[in-house]
Amino acid sequence: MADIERTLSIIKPDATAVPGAAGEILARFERAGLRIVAMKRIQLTEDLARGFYAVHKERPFYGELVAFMTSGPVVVSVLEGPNAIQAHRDLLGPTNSTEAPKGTIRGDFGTDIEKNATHGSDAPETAKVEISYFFNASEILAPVEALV
Ligand code: 3AN
Repeated sequence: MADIERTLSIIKPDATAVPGAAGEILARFERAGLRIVAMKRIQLTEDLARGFYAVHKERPFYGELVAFMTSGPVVVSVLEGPNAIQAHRDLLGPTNSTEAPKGTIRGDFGTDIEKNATHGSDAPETAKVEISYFFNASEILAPVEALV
């Protein structure tokens, strides 16, 4: 049986700027069997955005990425489900929206490699770090197995 995982999702400012887009993206997550176990809509500060993307701090696009991520609200959520990390990334499509097929979230809502509508954790270790970057344990629902 597939591992039940948790992953961090961010709906970025380019997508939250379009009326209905964030709702449609969240609906796609749920329809794919990903359970939303935590969620908030927030405005990232420069410090929060810099910290989140600290791995990219030496890259030439870092300043622009931080400016973009603080340009409007984001919807941050924790998704739970079988192989959630890969299942979520499959829904998003490739990082570069211009290479993302129609039907994927980046293909339908993204513009380019920077304005790509969404972020998804890429591995169990990064998911753990990214989830705790945005949420306290008390803000996250208990695993579904704990409810039965
Ligand atoms: P992913 O979010 O698909 O794991 P990463 O971690 O390689 O992609 O990149 C993080 C974010 O940095 C991307 N979502 C994108 O917004 C931005 N980014 C990555 N590469 C570039 C680039 N060459 N130019 C501009 N922005 C980039």
